[in-house]
Amino acid sequence: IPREILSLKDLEAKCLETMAPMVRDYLYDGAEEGHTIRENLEVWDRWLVIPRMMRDTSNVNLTPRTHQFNQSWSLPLGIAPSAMQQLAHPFGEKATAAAARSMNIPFGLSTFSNYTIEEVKDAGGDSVVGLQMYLLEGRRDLNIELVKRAEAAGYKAIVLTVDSPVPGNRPGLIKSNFVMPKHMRFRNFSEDFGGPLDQAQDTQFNDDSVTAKIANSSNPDSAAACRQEQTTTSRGNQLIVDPSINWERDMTWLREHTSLEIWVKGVLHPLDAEEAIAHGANGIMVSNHGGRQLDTCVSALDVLPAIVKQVNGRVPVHLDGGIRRGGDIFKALALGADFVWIGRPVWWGLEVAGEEGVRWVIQTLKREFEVVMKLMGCRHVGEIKREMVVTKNGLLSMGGTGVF
Ligand code: FMN
Repeated sequence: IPREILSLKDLEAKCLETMAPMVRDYLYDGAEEGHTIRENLEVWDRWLVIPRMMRDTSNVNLTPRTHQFNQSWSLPLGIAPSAMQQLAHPFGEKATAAAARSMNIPFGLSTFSNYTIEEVKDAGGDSVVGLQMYLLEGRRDLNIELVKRAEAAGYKAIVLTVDSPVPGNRPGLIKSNFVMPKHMRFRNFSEDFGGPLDQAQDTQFNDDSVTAKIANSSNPDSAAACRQEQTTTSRGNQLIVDPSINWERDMTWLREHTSLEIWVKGVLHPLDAEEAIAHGANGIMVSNHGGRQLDTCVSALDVLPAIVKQVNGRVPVHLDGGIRRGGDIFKALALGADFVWIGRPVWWGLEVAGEEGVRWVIQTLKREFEVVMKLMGCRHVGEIKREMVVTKNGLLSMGGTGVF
């Protein structure tokens, strides 16, 4: 990573110099007009921090307060599942998982990955904790197969994404004619569903050729089929997310089919957190899918305090959406999250420098988080307190004395 790149923002700019336009459109795509995408980024700056001084922060411990997935991690940060990471680097999910492993943070694999459940587990070891799944319409047999493979490979959790009964309205992706290039495959599935045609994928191309291949790929009839990470095929078969998903039937069904932890991803309402717990969830991911599903929906951070209050410590509460600086991690924890996850920044690292680039992203967030902890007067994450973050309105209420 060039020396002049100092923040994730710098890295993003560097990434955009080389990223193929179609990949960029896919990565940045959001529902409809992108209000929620913007909201996810802006929400962090609405919270201000009030530091404490002179507390000897020469040594700061960044490890999470409690184990997550029965493991101890180097910081309360993980890598959220995102599909088709080979679009950003030939080693795709394998590179990301390896970076997570070397930094001792958890990684979640999208079902719609370009490397298999088993390959990614090999690359990422204990860091590869979760397999993300959508429930597939009329193909629960495939869901069960994925769950069994995750169990056999040593995953700790199934991450059930509940915010996608249908793909969101994403006109941008249709306009940009997005299509997964032919040389990439959904390797968790059979040939009928966009899976393996050949196995020698690693050696098929190198870093330089991948951009050219993406630029050259054209497959007009699959543009519509491929416009969502969750509905795609190259042979006319569709894997469609199930619009009838519901708490009672599907959580019960999943619980019957797996002994793994079940994490529910995409909760934005306290009563849905309650439903998740009532139906046996082991953890909750507060998330709006990176603004890709429902436009103008709330940011995860804005609803976090209400969800934390509702959950009241019964299960861990994690959050994703718009985390770009170490200070964002601090604010999420101050507002009650146990852990946060990042999506798009991983792609910036992958595009610029593969595994090394992803490691740089994690290291940078770690370094920033450590400095923020020291400046805030916190020696470990247990010392991050709710009253350390305020909104301007909260601060100015009662003539500026309200929050003290
Ligand atoms: N979430 C899923 O549950 N399954 C997916 O397959 C999936 N694919 C994604 C692909 C891309 C390119 C992106 C950017 C996000 C995807 N997500 C998916 C959402 C992420 O898990 C996560 O919620 C989101 O990216 C977090 O926001 P951030 O990108 O602002 O960090």
